[in-house]
Amino acid sequence: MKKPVLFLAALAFTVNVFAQHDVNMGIIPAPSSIVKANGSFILDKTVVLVSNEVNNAKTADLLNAFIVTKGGFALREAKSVPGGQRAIILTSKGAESLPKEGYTIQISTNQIKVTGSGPGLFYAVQSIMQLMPEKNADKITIQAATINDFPRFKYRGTHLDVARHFFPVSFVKKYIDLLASYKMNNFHWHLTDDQGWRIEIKKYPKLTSIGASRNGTVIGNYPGTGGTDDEVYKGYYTQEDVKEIVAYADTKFINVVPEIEMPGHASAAIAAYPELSCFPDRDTFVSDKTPWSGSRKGKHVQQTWGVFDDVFVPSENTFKFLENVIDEVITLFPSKYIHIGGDECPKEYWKQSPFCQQFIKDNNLKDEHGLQSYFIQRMEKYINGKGRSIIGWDEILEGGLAPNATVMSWRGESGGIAAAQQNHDVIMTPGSAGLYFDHKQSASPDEPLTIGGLASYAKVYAYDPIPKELTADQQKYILGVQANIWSEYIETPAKVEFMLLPRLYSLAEIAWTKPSNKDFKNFSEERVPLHLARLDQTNTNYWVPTAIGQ
Ligand code: TNX
Repeated sequence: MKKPVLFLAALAFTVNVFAQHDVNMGIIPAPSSIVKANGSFILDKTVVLVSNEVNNAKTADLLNAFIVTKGGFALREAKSVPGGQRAIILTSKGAESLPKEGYTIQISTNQIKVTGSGPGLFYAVQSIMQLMPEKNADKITIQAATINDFPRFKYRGTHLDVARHFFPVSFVKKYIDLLASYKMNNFHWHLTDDQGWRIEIKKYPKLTSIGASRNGTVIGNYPGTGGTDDEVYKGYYTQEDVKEIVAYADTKFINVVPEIEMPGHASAAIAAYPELSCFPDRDTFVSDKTPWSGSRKGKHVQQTWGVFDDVFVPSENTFKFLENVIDEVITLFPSKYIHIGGDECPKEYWKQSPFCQQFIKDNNLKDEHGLQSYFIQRMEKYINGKGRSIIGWDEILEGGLAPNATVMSWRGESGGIAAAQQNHDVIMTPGSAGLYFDHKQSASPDEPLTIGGLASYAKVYAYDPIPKELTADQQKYILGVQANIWSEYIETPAKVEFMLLPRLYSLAEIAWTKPSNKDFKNFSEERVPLHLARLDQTNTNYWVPTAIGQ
């Protein structure tokens, strides 16, 4: 994590010069079109900030707050342009004819006129912020130009696993800030897993009093990451915390997609309520199929990584439990989508359980895969009944897709291709294409401990989320693209930042920018260094690009 400090500091001073020469004016993700003109707009304290629609006031304030940090002055805000005065004008008039989430910025010597509405205006302001240098200056020069911009995909997501390691509210907000700066619009919050249940559910207090704590992580199928058997690792979000985060994300036009895992990855819930297991009296087994040693009798939150046999039993009691959990989740999250996991559900306990075998017969299911499909379909019906839609990992294809499900394709692209061919919406997040940001970023021996393979920012950049196999009609089902940050080996906020950046920049560009505007040379040489230099100002950690293993 060594940083070439001098090099970056030098860049910081020349940022404006760089940004002006660059065809993309330093903006990430690259806009749809930029046409430069002669001259520049000088932003100083005589400029007036005009926004005459109520809805735009927040975005105007955001821009002004940013200018305070850059220029040390706030602009006077007004409802119209005082005669002859130089101004930044934010307006939604004319935005109806723009593409969804799109905007235009017209920069001349006497004004910057921004047109957009809601997210569009917000994204325009993100672009304007990127046109400013990161050093304080009482006069900021912005090159004259016309920028027209809109996204390629409507779903632009980044995920964070807070189950394997917990991250505090303050960091989740900082994470959301980073996503918003790069025009991402969905935060997929992985809230439950074998190693922790991280969201307060009032009806089931043991989910957090028991399910949110584990002993140190020391054994398992991968090398451990610290902690001893005597140490307790814990953390969860109260419902107030959740509301605060969802409301915060909303101000940044980010939808929060909660994930409640089922029927697998359920050990933390089972530790809290053993009756949710096929075998409530069986001790928790570790991943190599050996029971806990010594005094560890009964059910436990897992303290190793991996995939575990002890999954939800498909009893009426379990469905009632999950429905009650979903009821509380729905009141907290306005998201159209509720993610219900569906991945990596071993069928071993279902095979061994007489109850499950009888259940399969009674419901005329083919086998355990049929049971997985039944489980997801039944929960989908419940969630659809509440006016929401489900997302599941691509294992939900097993035994037949739930009728309205959106599929997240993580085991390569094949699940996504199959789902699109069945007219189902798809979000592409294939690990093989570099979208697993828990993988390492280069082949250097200095990389910190990670899981999985190599996902360099160049590899992420090269990915096109639309598979060639799809017909033009089927391509419409690709809603967008997402990167995932699983946190088995990510113990601290600083390491999340390190794993996220600069790969977030590549992700943003494949999610937003049209393929014909992509240019890795311009991206990596002109723009990424500028953006990384800015991170030094906000005390944000990142991976320093090297030539190794890209
Ligand atoms: C697979 S991706 C998982 C996660 C792990 C991840 C590690 C997916 C749906 N399941 O449980 O954390 O691999 O890369």
